[in-house]
Amino acid sequence: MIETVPAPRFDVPPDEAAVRTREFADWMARRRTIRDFSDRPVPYEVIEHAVRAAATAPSGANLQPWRFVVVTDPEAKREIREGAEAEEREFYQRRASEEWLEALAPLGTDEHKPFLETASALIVVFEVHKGPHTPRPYYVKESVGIAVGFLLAALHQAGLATLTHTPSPMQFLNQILGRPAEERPYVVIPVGYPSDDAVVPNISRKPLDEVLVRV
Ligand code: IYR
Repeated sequence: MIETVPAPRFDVPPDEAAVRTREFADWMARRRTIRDFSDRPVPYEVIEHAVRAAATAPSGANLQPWRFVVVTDPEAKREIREGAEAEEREFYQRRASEEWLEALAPLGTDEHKPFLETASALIVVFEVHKGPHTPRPYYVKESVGIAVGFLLAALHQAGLATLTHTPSPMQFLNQILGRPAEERPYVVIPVGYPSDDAVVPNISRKPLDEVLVRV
């Protein structure tokens, strides 16, 4: 057995807890996925703190099976855009089913991904699997998914715009970023500020009674 230390206690009174969670929910509801970025730079320190928040996520057997690669180099961003657009062309022209394209239609997405170059930074999140220096992880998708949730919340806290982009397949990212085979791309997150003329689709979230069941 590993050594133990006293559990942290935060002692938030119930009234205060309700206020805090309501405010947090209202704040998170204001986050929107952005697809049109300006080139305004993001301080690296902010990204560092956001990744630090992400890396506190719970994970299977506490193996923390994630790697965050922050890309600001214009040449690397250009290569990533080229690789992603090649996959996306295939997706939109051949791979996607009619049903899938119909589901995407309200978002107005297509194979052009200029945000991969214009956004100040790209955070490429990798799952870390068993390799020469890394153990077999457990619940990788769940663990990395939670970490990405923390990451998006932290970046929103900084007033930054994000997009969760998943070109598929994403293997080309290993080659461009020089990552070993045991690291598998999970998502690409452009981070920055919306362009002056950025708009978002006028879509809404499901009402609470459709997503929350009390038994
Ligand atoms: N990866 C493609 C397609 C796409 C798929 C889903 I599901 C989305 O919510 C949005 C886009 C693209 O990035 O265009």
